[in-house]
Amino acid sequence: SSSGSVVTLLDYGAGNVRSLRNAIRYLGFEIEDVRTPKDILNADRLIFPGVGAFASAMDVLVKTGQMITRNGFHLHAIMVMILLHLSEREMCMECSSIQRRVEARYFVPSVVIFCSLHIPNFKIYKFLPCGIEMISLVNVIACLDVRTNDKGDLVVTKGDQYDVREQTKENEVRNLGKPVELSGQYYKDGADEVSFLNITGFRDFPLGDLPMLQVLRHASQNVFVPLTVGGGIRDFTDSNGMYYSSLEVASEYFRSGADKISIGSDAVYAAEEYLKTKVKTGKSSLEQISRVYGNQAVVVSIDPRRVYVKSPNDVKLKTIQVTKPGPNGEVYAWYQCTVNGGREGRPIGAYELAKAVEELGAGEILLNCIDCDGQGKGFDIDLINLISDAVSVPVIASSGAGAVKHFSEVFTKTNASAALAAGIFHRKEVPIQSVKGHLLKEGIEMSTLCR
Ligand code: 1PR
Repeated sequence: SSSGSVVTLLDYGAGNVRSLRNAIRYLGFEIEDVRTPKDILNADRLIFPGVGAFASAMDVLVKTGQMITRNGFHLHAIMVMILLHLSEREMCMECSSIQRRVEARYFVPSVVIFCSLHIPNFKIYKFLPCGIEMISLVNVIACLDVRTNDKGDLVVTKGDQYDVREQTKENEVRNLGKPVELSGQYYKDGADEVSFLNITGFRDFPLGDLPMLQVLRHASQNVFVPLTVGGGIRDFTDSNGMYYSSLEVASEYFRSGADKISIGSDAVYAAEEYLKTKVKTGKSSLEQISRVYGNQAVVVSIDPRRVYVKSPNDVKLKTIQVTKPGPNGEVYAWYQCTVNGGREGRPIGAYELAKAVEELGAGEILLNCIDCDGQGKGFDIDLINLISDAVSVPVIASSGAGAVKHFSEVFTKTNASAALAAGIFHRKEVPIQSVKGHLLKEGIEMSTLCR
């Protein structure tokens, strides 16, 4: 075609189009933005990105109705959509609603292939007249805990049970590398996603933290897997009395290249309130951000700590029988949620929190475990089973990976959709390629093998 290497992009204001733009450019194409319906008709290659709020994407299509006809023919044989991060449940709901709307007014597709590049666990959906065929694959995620060290540099750090300071006289913040460099390395090594957690975001206003936005901007130019960013996402009033909503904070992260945001402490408060009042106010950061950007763009990060009890009747919260008995031989435990980077325990368990945040709009749960964090002794299988059996959104198992066998263990013994690790990758003990090679050998199907 005369337009050679041009891709026409319909950017209707979805949040995470930056990563798509970067990917298109990386593949050597030029981007032309749609400005008039004519541009759509003349496009040789048209991409209309989907976000979780897929209905609004369809509305754009509906409003510019002629875009689905070209030279008098309906483009109905195959519609390929790149959907950024759609959760499985939402996908199914959206599919049926799209089918109804599409069939009712526009065209009856023989096959629609939803090729989803950016969903938590990569799935290929074939949307056939008889239903949806789904292939589900697990992910390996590299996590970068980021904070400013005592010299003022933004560094990747890593704690032992959340303590990130070296056990030296200086007691300095452990420095394991630079965020942009490491994320690029992990992408090349085959990470299916990269998470940045601004671990001091709870005390500093994150938009004051420009380096973090810069990190996202730079990382998203070279990392073409979903980028999640968390830490400090909540409403905030600065010292001048200026108010920023959590939605504004999240929007700034999305504009800078994040595909998903992750909420920790604020989700705990929202869940506590919801369980107390049984009312969804729609005002929590979790509800607001998921309403605008879709559930698939909102991860809730849980930081629980194991609390052993003699009997399940000792607490009103959900207890389970644990594989590893407590210091006094206790065989029961509950998992207490914490806020502010594990500093404060709250009167709510991980089980109660997970169920509540799912109802409030979380599309995914990042399940840490303070007891296992940085210990290299394996994931907390009891906890991961408790949560992944309780919710229908994807659960990312996190904390404790120390060897490749821990990854196969978590995928064979639990329903986790992804396994996240930090220390073993940063310390170069186990490269991501080895994890993937091992999973392949064990017959566990993954999103990608290598790049
Ligand atoms: O509460 O919304 O500001 O979010 C704060 C975020 O920062 C939360 O996601 C919380 O998990 C994280 N965070 C806060 N303090 C720490 C800390 O370590 N002092 N990091 C922290 C949590 C857990 C994982 C870690 C895995 C795997 N780190 O991110 O990477 O445990 O580690 P491993 O493979 O080395 O065992 P808010």
